[in-house]
Amino acid sequence: MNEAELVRIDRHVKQWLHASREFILNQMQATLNVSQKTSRRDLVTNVDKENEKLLINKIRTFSPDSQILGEEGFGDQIKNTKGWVWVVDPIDGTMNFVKQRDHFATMIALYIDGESVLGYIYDIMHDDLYSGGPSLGVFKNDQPLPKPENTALHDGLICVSGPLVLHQKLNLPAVVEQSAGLRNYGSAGIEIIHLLTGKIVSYISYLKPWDFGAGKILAESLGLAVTTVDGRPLDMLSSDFVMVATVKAQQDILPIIGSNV
Ligand code: 2AM
Ligand code: CA
Ligand code: CA
Ligand code: CA
Repeated sequence: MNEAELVRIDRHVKQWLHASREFILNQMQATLNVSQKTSRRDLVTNVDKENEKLLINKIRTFSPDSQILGEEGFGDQIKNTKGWVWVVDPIDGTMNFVKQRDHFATMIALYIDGESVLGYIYDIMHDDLYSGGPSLGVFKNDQPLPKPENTALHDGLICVSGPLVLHQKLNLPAVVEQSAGLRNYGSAGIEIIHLLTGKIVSYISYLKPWDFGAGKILAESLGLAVTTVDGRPLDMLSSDFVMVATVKAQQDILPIIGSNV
C-alpha cells in the first residue's frame, strides 16, 4: 500500500478514536453498568460494549469488505486472516476503568493478509495516542517516537500480568530475580506503551488477539521483539503466553522462563 493511502486511513482511524474518547468520557459521568464475564476478575461494562459498536460502525462504513475481530463480540467470527482484518479492543484494562477510572486504553489494529499495517493504543485519561506501523513509523500524539534503548533484563524493569505471576509452570521468579524490578499496570495496552517509551524492558502475559494486535505492530516497528514465551511467532487468531521485550531482554528471558505451559 502506498504512503498516501496509509496516511488517509490513519487520519480516519484517529478521528474514530477521538470520537471514542469523547464517548467514554461522557459515559463516565453516568453510573456504569458492570457485569462479570468468566469471573469476578473479568469484567465488562456498557461502555466496553457501546464503544466497540461505535468503532465497528465506523470501520464498516469506511471499509465494508473488511473482517473485524472485536473483543465484545460485535465484529465477525473470523476463521482466517485474509484481506483487511481490523482488531478492536474498546477498553483495555476494564478492571482499571471500573476501579480507578484511569489507566485503560482503546486499541485498534489493521492487518492486511496477516501483515502488520497500522496500530493504535490510546491512553484515554492522559489523552496520549500512540500510532503508526512498519511503513509510517511510530508516533506519540503525532510526534515521532524514537526507538527505545536495547536494555538488558539486568538493567530494566519488567511487567508481568497478575495471574501469570502465580502461574506455576513458568519460571517467572527467576526472570523477576534477574530484572531490576517488577511492575504491574493491569492493562496490556498501557504496559506496551511503557515498552515503546523505554520505561520497562519486557511485558509478559497470557493474551488474546485484541490484547496484543495493536501493540505488536507498534512494538515491532520500534525494534522490539514480540513472540510467545518460547520464542515462536504469535498467531493472530489464538490466545497465547506473550512476551514483548527489547532484543537483549528477550535473549536474557528465553533461556530461563521455561516453556512447558
Ligand atoms: P481487558 O481489560 O481488555 O479484558 C489485565 O491484566 C490485562 O489482561 C488487560 O489488558 C486485560 O484486557 C487482559 N486480559 C486478558 N484476558 C483477561 C481475563 N480473562 N480477565 C481479565 N483480564 C484479561
Ligand atoms: Ca475484557
Ligand atoms: Ca484487552
Ligand atoms: Ca477489553
